[in-house]
Amino acid sequence: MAGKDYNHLFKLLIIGDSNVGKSSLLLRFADNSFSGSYITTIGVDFKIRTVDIDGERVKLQIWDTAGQERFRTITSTYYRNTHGVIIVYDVTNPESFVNVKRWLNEISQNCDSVCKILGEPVVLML
Ligand SMILES: Nc1nc2c(ncn2[C@@H]2O[C@H](COP(=O)(O)OP(=O)(O)O)[C@@H](O)[C@H]2O)c(=O)[nH]1
Ligand SMILES: [Mg+2]
Repeated sequence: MAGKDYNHLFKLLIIGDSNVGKSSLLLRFADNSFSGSYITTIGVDFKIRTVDIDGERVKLQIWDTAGQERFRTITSTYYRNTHGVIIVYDVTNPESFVNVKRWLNEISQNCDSVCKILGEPVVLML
């Protein structure tokens, strides 16, 4: 444990259509802040939040897609070593919900056996 401030480390990825609030969700979860303007980039590719679950320190490394989603496809390096994927859609934008299916397809194309061992590691967030 020397030098390690956590018991478990998980890499998570946030995907979904452009402008549905992915970066905002990450900013709220990691920094508990909100910006009313379109967040083109959060400066870094990922944010960290460590949570305590049943006395275990669980470190979450959560990656944002920084605008690539506009092209409805994310480079496969983003999916590498990912434990879970969060698909986000906007409840006021039906098309973004229809497109969840496309994102699910992309996950199954990019996630290796590690990802599938965890089942369908997909959380739909409103
Ligand atoms: N009303 C409302 N607006 C939001 C919410 N989350 C994000 N937004 C706004 O939606 C826009 C797009 O958000 P952003 O996080 O940049 O979306 P991304 O492109 O998916 O990363 C911004 O203007 C945000 O301020 C929310 O929960 N409610
Ligand atoms: Mg964004």
